[in-house]
Amino acid sequence: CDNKEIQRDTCVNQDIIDKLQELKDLHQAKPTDDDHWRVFSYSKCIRALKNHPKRIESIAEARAIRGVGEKTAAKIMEIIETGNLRRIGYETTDDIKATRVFQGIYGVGQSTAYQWYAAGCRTLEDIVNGKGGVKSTPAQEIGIRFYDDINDRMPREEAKEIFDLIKPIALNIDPKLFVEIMGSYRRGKKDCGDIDIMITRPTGDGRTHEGVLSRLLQNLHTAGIITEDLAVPEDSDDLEAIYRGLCRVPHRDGSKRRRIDFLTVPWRSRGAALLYYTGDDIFNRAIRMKASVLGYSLNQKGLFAGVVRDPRDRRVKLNTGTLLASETEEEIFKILNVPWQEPHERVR
Ligand code: DCP
Ligand code: MG
Ligand code: MN
Repeated sequence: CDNKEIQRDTCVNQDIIDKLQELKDLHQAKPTDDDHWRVFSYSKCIRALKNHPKRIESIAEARAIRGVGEKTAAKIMEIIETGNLRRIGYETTDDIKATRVFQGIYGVGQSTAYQWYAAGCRTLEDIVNGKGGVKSTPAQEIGIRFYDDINDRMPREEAKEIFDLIKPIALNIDPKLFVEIMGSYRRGKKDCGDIDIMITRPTGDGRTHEGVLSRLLQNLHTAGIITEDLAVPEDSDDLEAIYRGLCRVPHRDGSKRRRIDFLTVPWRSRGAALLYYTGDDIFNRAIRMKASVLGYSLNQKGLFAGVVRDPRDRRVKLNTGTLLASETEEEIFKILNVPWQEPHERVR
């Protein structure tokens, strides 16, 4: 604040600035271009108010400040007259809360949540009833039906119990399969948001795990372990596929639905896949960054050299580069010159 002669600690208009800052923060948390624009105009307005040397007393005075438009001037008057803004109460209780609930539905992100809100939906029931003409996908409907279960984390013991049921069923299809549990479980966490399982198979005898996933999923449905599908790969028989669904401990009253992911990878990329899907996400970001500093590129398929990226958009790769390592985590750590870290150490 620049008008220090008037008041030592804060601006004369500090209460107004605080409320406008709250509004700015609300829009900052939202997705539309309109919101981004408002964040920009609130910033401008806040800056102008900080430089304004006297307490604002009328709407005309507010309006006269450069950077304060008609609507903001009206808000400023409301703050002066009532010491508050109805709009802030309205947005925090209604808009933010409803979209937070919606984003707890499997498969719903910020943009869908706000579309539903804009269509007039406020509760999960509104979504189910298709209020305002909104439509949810079959996976989202499952996400609503088992909302509480899915948003609950399971104890590590339960993840182990379910994995211990699944592994023999997989090995019964092919005893040479490599079946490993990754994610938070492998990091040793006490509770898990889901169960992440990798499947692959050594190719020494000329065979692969091709066709295993679709058979396994079928068997797990029959055994009552997998209960609902959320995302089934187009070709489950591919060497590389991701399945997402719900599972439970079968034949136990009250056992909850739990999220489960299956991932199949070619035998040679098992190390890179293990590294990626063990996480955590922050550790992954750090090790990818390290690779990139060395001029390499790391992803769930391997560590690559000589990858050329589009200068206009660094996310776009113009070639695949040369594979340096992908079979074991150890090789990848070694080439990157990162000291070996046990899974439980790979946390933010
Ligand atoms: N992963 C990632 N970046 C993402 C999503 C996932 O790097 N945006 C990687 C790191 C994660 C792993 O995949 O550890 C598994 O993803 P999960 O979402 O299952 O996360 P976790 O298993 O780590 O945690 P949770 O217990 O919540 O499932
Ligand atoms: Mg997980
Ligand atoms: Mn997962």
